[in-house]
Amino acid sequence: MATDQFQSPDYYLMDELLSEEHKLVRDTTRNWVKKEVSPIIEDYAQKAEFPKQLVKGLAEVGAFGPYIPTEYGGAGLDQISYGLMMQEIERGDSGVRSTCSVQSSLVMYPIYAYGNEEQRMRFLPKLASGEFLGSFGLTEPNFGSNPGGMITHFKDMGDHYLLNGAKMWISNAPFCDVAVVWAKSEEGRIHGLIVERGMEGFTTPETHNKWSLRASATGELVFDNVKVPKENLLPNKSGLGAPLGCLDSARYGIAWGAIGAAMDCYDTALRYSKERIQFDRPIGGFQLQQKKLAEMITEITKAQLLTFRLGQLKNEGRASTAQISMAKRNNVDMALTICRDARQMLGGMGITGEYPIMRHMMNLESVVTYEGTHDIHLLITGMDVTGLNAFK
Ligand code: TGC
Ligand code: FAD
Repeated sequence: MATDQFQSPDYYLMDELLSEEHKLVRDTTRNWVKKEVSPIIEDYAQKAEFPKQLVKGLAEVGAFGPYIPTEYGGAGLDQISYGLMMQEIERGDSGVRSTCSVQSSLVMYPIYAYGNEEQRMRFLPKLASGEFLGSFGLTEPNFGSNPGGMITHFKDMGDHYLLNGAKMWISNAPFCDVAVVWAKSEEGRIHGLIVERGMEGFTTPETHNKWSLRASATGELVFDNVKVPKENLLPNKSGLGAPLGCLDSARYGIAWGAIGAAMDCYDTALRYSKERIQFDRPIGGFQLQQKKLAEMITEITKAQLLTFRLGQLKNEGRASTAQISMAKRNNVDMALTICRDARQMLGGMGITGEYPIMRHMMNLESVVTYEGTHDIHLLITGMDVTGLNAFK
């Protein structure tokens, strides 16, 4: 890939709304991405391989558990700092951001929020430092948008639980050290269990031939009579609301992350439009190309404002599930549209790995589906404003 010349668009002077700490977190992450992610990511995406060497650096910039208290190894930052980090990391690649979302919001968060003190002390510092990588098993082959129907289940055997079933489409599954797995008890109640690599009957086959999120490993979690110690059950919350609560936090990070991917495509297209000459003029001088750029910066700016306000609400503990859904849905859709327009602006060059646009676009085809599809988020908004459930 060409040298990373990224310059962040800030049309409405959003920087003035950020604290010194926010700017420090953002700039540190941005510099790290320029130095460590941009030079290698295209290669790893082409090879369909997760760049494991990034794990240590991600831990060092605080991207594993940014808002988890420092006593458990987290960075103890606020929600806007968390969002800015996800924005910068996804500016590098959605797959790398995925690893951080899963680690922070889908593995560390449930252990922190639903676990006991012994579980927190046992797992969180190792997850924060990257010594352990985690995965989150909610989706099953026949239960994606409707996770409440899951069939993975566990039986109380007296001194342990016996876990059976399978999860599909699980980020980081092939190399995770621990998995937070959602399964039904004999009474049909959903609980979270911490399953550890090495437990007999637990396997994690990789899913191959993806055209999207190629630098992120995806796989299955298969449980064949896995004996899970009783102390690995998350005791403090059960029911579908428990995994959905984790999704609120991850979806919030994705809303910020998608802005990063959009900013990278806009910035690339803007620079290209000033350099590329056709009919003796830079293509940026043609009205049709300016229309694309003007719409891109407008949509990015709207998404920045939406997300910043959501961050304030999240800091105050007032962000609702439906508000988070709106931001995830809007921002991912916005980013995909920008990627597609930016790709066209680069003509043939847009399809090559010389530029990041096609990789972002392919990645976002997963982002628009995972953590609740585009349609599911629309239905969440629809239900919120009408009070009528159109899911079932
Ligand atoms: P519903 O009846 O609405 O709710 C069941 C119970 O949960 C409560 N609840 C929540 N609690 C906390 N936080 C939330 N966000 C909550 N949303 C709902 C609700 O109050 C109820 O509680 P109770 O006490 O009354 O039982 O559930 P439903 O079965 O009708 O489903 C609703 C629906 C469709 C919105 C939900 O299932 C959904 O969001 N589906 C999408 C599934 C999804 O997003 N899966 C993501 C899997 S993880 C992933 O994709 C990771 S990708 C990671 C990466 O690489 O970045
Ligand atoms: P389905 O639920 O079968 O949906 C198919 C289509 O039907 C969609 O367009 C959907 O919008 C539509 N639809 C469904 N229900 C309705 C309805 N009521 N009304 C209208 N339309 C509807 N899951 C995890 O648990 N952990 C992970 O780490 C994880 N990582 C992932 C990584 C990748 C790369 C991908 C692609 C997925 C990942 N997922 C993960 C799974 C992801 O969350 C699901 O793919 C997603 O929730 C959708 O489920 P599904 O694929 O089964 O689609």
